Amino acid sequence: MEWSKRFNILLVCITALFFAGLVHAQVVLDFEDGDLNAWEVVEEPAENLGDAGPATWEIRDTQLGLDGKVLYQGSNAWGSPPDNMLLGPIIVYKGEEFTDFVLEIDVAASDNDGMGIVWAFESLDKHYRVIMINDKWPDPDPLDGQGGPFLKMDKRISNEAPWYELLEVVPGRDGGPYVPYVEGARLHWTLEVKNGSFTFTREDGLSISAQDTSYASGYVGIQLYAQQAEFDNLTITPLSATAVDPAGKMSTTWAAIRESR
Ligand SMILES: [Ca+2]
Ligand SMILES: [Ca+2]
Ligand SMILES: [Ca+2]
Repeated sequence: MEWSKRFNILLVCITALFFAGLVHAQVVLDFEDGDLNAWEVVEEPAENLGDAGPATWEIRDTQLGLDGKVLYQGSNAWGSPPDNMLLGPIIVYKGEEFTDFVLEIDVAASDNDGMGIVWAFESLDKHYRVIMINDKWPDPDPLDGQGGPFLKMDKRISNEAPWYELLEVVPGRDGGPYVPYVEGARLHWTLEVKNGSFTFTREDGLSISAQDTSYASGYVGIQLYAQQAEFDNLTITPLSATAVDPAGKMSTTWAAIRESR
């Protein structure tokens, strides 16, 4: 087939995919432009916080070994007031909403407290999260029975107690199996969300999975609890464009076209 015909067929295919709303480009955020305009700081109501901060999200030059400029939160804000559920500073990326995707991010933590990812974020009272903590909080009477250290997945269900419903947990008390993350070092997280199945994996292989279909899509972001941490190289790869192409040919072609831009 001559090139012009191939090109025409390709154009038809790409146009069809655009009209079907199935083509989403990968998002890569390295913070080097110093711009947080696409991000929104989400505040917990003051009555939800034991230390109300305020949260101090900013872009700074890395002090913990990440790459150039990073997203950093420096307050020790935390909640809830009786310390029975991990709550704290949230920031979400408002550039695009995501349904099925793979998210990767580099992280470096100054402290031993809570940090994680939120997704399918529709509002403060409707989202999922994965969160880990090396310290013993919440203590002494966690609402879901899970005191730190742990890695867990939750569903946000309300803006008052109990706030979150437990989906899955990797407990760390009495010898594990939770393993503390390394403070002050470069960490790397991967979260895959596909058809209501969630799998989160750390650079050391520790992982957690859960299923829920209450919230189909929304924004992605970061949540902290009494933690000062840097984030960099946030990469979100939508999965829906490849789902309609079992042979993988269109995604290969699409990648080639993107590369040539
Ligand atoms: Ca950077
Ligand atoms: Ca601590
Ligand atoms: Ca702390």
